[in-house]
Amino acid sequence: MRVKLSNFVCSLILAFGLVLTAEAAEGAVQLSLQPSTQDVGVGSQFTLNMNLANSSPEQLASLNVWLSFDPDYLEVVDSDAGNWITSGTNVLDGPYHTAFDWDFHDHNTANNTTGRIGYGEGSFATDVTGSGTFAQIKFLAKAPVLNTQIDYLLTGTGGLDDTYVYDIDADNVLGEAAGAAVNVIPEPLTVMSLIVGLGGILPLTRKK
Ligand SMILES: [Ca+2]
Repeated sequence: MRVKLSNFVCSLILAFGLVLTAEAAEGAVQLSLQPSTQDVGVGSQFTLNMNLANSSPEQLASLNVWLSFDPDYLEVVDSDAGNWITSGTNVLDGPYHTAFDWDFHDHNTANNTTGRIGYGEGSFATDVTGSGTFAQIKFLAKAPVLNTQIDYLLTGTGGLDDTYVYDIDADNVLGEAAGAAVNVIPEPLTVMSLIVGLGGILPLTRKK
């Protein structure tokens, strides 16, 4: 009986372990934008890294990203040095080909009217198991705003207007997809902070 019980317990542990492994594979990959928050001045350019964490690691077959931003406040600036795809307005993937050696380049485009960024890559022959930055967005801050969001869109369609990461078993292994927020600081605040800064310097000057 004791033997049977321990067999039963072993089976339970094994089954539980398999469930845990299966769950880990389903959400094994996380997407994020870095830095997740930042302050930028009106008229200045800044970058957001599109990051993928693949700690298992999973062998990836395809990556599709669909991002939204508010075109009233932000504009994507074309950045394509060394890119696979250079036509139109792009996000930069040129420096990241070693970690993400995709061999099928579907799309890389930003639309500054609708406020959408689409990026799609795949792999037929190469082993893609990378982690880290796979592309970088260069933005121009157009107008003052607090907390404007840049988000991965998860529509669930499995089409171009969705965000997903498939492994070589054709399972979507994407877990969390975390966006970013930006404060675009208006010029008067910059002037104000200069005045405050000068206020701190002037008394020191008078002491001389
Ligand atoms: Ca371009």
